[in-house]
Amino acid sequence: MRSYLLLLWLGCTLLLAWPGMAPSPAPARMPASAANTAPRPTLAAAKSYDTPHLRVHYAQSGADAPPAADENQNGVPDYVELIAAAGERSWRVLIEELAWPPPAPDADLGGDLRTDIYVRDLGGAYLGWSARDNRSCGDNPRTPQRERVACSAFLSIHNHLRRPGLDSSDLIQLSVAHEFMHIVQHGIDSAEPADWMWEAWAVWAEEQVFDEINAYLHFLPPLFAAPESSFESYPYAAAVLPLWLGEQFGPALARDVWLAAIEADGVQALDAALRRRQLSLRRVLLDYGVALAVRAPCPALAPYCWQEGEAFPAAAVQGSLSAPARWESGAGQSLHPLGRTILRLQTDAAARVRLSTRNRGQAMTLQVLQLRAGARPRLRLFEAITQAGVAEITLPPPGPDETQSILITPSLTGGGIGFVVEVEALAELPLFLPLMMRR
Ligand SMILES: [Ca+2]
Ligand SMILES: [Ca+2]
Ligand SMILES: [Ca+2]
Ligand SMILES: [Ca+2]
Repeated sequence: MRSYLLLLWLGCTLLLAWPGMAPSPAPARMPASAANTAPRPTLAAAKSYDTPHLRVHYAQSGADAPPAADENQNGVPDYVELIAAAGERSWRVLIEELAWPPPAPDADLGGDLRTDIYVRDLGGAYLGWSARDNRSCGDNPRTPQRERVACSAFLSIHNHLRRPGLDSSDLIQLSVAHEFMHIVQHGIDSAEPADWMWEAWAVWAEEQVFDEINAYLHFLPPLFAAPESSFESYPYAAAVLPLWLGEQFGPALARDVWLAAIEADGVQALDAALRRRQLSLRRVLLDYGVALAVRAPCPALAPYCWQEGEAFPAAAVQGSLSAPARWESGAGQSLHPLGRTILRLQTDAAARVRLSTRNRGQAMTLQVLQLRAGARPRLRLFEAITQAGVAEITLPPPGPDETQSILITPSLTGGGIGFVVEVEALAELPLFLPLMMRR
């Protein structure tokens, strides 16, 4: 069962107002086995409402019944119509415009081949969830590629999505788009083990279908507060990765990562999708890290930008260095292959920055950014990879109004190695060459 925790939408204030809800982390990884499977729900005095691709089931009485309001007096609760419209919009954008595979057919469960949405009382913690059907999985006959664990699945959406301070119809629409993406994912690789890929891409789908709502911004602060940690810690916030990939390389890349997930898992699927475009995973993740530190609003400083980057939080720095300075990572500090350490560099003269790693066999990348924000942004990026455990960059003095950041990124195969960063001021201006400069 893939769920959308209401909890993640709410700040602590709201949590306090809801004594029944205990804080909980993002959903734990559900193995693609029985735990991921559920029978179709039974609803009291069930009725259904059909659209071209979807059938919405709802109860006419009892705890599962949605609000009965029917402003257009067509005999269908407006709540049900809103869910159906959000589902059809998700289908049009994701399947028809962005060419994702259609969901695996469900052998007429729910009455016919349409994808089924059940409006139900999901209790206090969930906006919606998705579960795959308890039947055999295999190839999705609606696609040309040969899936191995494509499964049919169904959505459940809460029957009373009304929360203080949050727009109810926004919540309903986003929940439908989010869970619909999970149904699509079940139809590609229901056994994909990388939980962050399920959730990051489902939040990405919310943005594709309902770009104007922007609720994903609420997920971002924990990731930007700890850029050294892995996506597994913040699977919803990890949507910034597919958003960045889609904006910089085209939305088909975001889809192709999931198509590659048929044969590979997690980061290996990302690697495979990039290779097909002659792109290197290492280079792309280094550029993504620079984008995290810069978070410019596109097209400024592309590719180190997001369309809505202006609304992103600033990435946290772990330390601030002047010259001379020595900064040592915690001995046991774990730097995830998908994370990076960011340090602020505060020098006004030319300087040399040296990175030394304790494990000489693990290559790490040292980057220095000289960034001028504002109306006329400019970025100079310097980069060096460790050889025999050492990388060194010689920097020109920063320009006026420029901030300087040091980024340390581990190799793709290893995190958790300690390192030392040293800064010394240079009396004479050396010859220097940025890796690239963006205006
Ligand atoms: Ca069906
Ligand atoms: Ca197929
Ligand atoms: Ca948006
Ligand atoms: Ca996979």
